[in-house]
Amino acid sequence: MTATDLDAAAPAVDEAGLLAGFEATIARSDRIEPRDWMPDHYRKTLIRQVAQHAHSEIIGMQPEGAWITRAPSLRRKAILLAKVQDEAGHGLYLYSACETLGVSRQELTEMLIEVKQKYSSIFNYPTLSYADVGTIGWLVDGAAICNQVPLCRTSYGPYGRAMIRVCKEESFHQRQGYELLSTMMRGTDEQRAMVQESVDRFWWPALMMFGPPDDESPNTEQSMAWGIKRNTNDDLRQRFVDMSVPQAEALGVTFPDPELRWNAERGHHDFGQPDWDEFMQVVKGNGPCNTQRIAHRRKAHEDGGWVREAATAFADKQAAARRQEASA
Ligand code: BYC
Repeated sequence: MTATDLDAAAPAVDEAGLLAGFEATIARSDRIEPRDWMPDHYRKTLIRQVAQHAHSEIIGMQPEGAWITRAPSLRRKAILLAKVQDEAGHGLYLYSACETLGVSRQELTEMLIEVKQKYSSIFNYPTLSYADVGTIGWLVDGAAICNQVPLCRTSYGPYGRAMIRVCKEESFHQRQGYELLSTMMRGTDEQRAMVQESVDRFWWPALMMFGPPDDESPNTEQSMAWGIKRNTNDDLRQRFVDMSVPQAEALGVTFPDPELRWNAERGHHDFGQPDWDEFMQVVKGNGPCNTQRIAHRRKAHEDGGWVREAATAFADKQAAARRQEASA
């Protein structure tokens, strides 16, 4: 029987019926699971977003990891080490979720180091002082929580379930950052100045984490229709600003935005726009640390080659032994 004969013998695929079933699942706010039929564009959108998310967790280990050896006490070192390890774990849950969509971890890693997929713009900014560790915890993990809590209800099962665990850990990360900064704010004038300088540098990049404004976001409309995203970029940015302003007041720092003020009519804070040209430059690979981040990740991947080779050789040996046992 030739391949053509086999095609002819296969039952006709009812594409319209499959699509109707998929759309009904989305309309009921039920989950799409790996073995369910899904439109190709839905699968590709998810691979793009989940991979970008996983890469962000892994690249995000670098700016904070740079401070592990310089943390000012054993306690701070242990906390930072645990946080950076958590980010590695988040990356692994997300790569696993992405693999259920039919793309291998090896392929994903290659797409990252060959700069064919993106990771969050925020990690292309340097960590210049120890206060940055606290600011990243407070503002960067804070922005991540705002964005990720709604993703616990995303329409793709493995992604949503990974997000539940990630969010629990991110909440802890945010609190440790806030606690670190509040300790520094109770310290010397130099420490307070260090915190303010760090907040000044990270405020705008943190707002950029939510993506371009809604009217310039090519993916939001379709991703919302499919329940991949539950909120628009601008809605989440607003939620983050409203959440952060009282926290900044309690901490005793200000945000570098002259337009930031409470709008009683809207029941929200008005705020200025980040420099979207800068955002586009960073996303295109021209941020302050893009080259360094990718070079570091590529080297780590190459240095780990022997571990992968050893694990593969061991797995082959085990499989050969099982085959021999079965045929004996
Ligand atoms: N950076 O149509 P849009 C963490 C891209 S890690 C870079 O709005 P979408 C942590 C976007 O990909 C947290 N690129 O896209 C880790 C698209 O380009 P392509 C990371 C960005 O997907 C360690 C184009 O711009 N979180 O918390 O609908 C230590 C147009 O955008 C960015 C996630 O990944 C950006 N900021 O919405 C500490 C959350 N924004 O791909 C902390 C999951 C946009 O079409 N992701 N782009 O070429 C999402 O929620 C969504 O993907 C986004 C963007 C809201 C980010």
